[in-house]
Amino acid sequence: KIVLRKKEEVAHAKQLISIHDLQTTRHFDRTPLSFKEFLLANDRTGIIAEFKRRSPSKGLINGVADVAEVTQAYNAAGASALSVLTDVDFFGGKTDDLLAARAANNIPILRKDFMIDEYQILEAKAWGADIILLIAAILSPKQISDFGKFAQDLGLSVLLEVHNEEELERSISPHLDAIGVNNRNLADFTVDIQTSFDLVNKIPDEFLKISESAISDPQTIRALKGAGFNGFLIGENFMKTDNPGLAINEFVG
Ligand code: IGP
Repeated sequence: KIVLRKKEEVAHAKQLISIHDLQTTRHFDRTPLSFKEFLLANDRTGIIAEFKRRSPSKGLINGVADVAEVTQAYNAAGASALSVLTDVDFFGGKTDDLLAARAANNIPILRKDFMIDEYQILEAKAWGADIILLIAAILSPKQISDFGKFAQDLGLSVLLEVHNEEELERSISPHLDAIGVNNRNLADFTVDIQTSFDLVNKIPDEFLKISESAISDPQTIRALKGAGFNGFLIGENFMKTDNPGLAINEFVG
């Protein structure tokens, strides 16, 4: 369902803005920041802090937060990177959110969306993103490898998202920088942190290891770190509070 909707969206976007126009957009020639460098920096927390207004599983999470304000506060609290939803239909995100986060911050930004076409990778670059997400559950091994190479050739870092061992094994490619284990099953929205602990040792050490979703306290971050994770993607537990930029501080240290 999501893939069909994305195909329509991309076809429409291609008619409005040509590849040539994307390549002459302001941020296109900017050198992306290195995800690895920021994730492994000692003065950062490993948290990839997400700006998410709503989700299919939770409905409205935060209808009032200001993207520049919140992402700056995430950054000041020591986030290693930011994640900004650009999907309109399912997550209430928008291109302008990514542009505003870019303008306000100098740490890597993940364009959080369902990537199914090279055109979206060019968009990510044009909008000032540093990292793209490839979701194993909706892409073939060939697409993952091709999109990964396409993104890396543009200087972007690539995060592959998997949910089980089968997805991990079939999707591994040299054209990836980080592998994220999503603790949320995209098919039925159930969450289980154990998914991360079960898969961490199956991820080859040349990749950054990220645990994604349903991380709700600093003890969990410590346990995931102890198990070998370098990064922690957290959205809802910040965004559902009155002050997401303040909430992140309770997860640090
Ligand atoms: C953040 P949470 O439970 O902290 O809000 O999760 C992030 O992992 C989640 O938003 C996410 C996501 C995705 C969203 C993970 N993979 C793919 C959209 C598409």
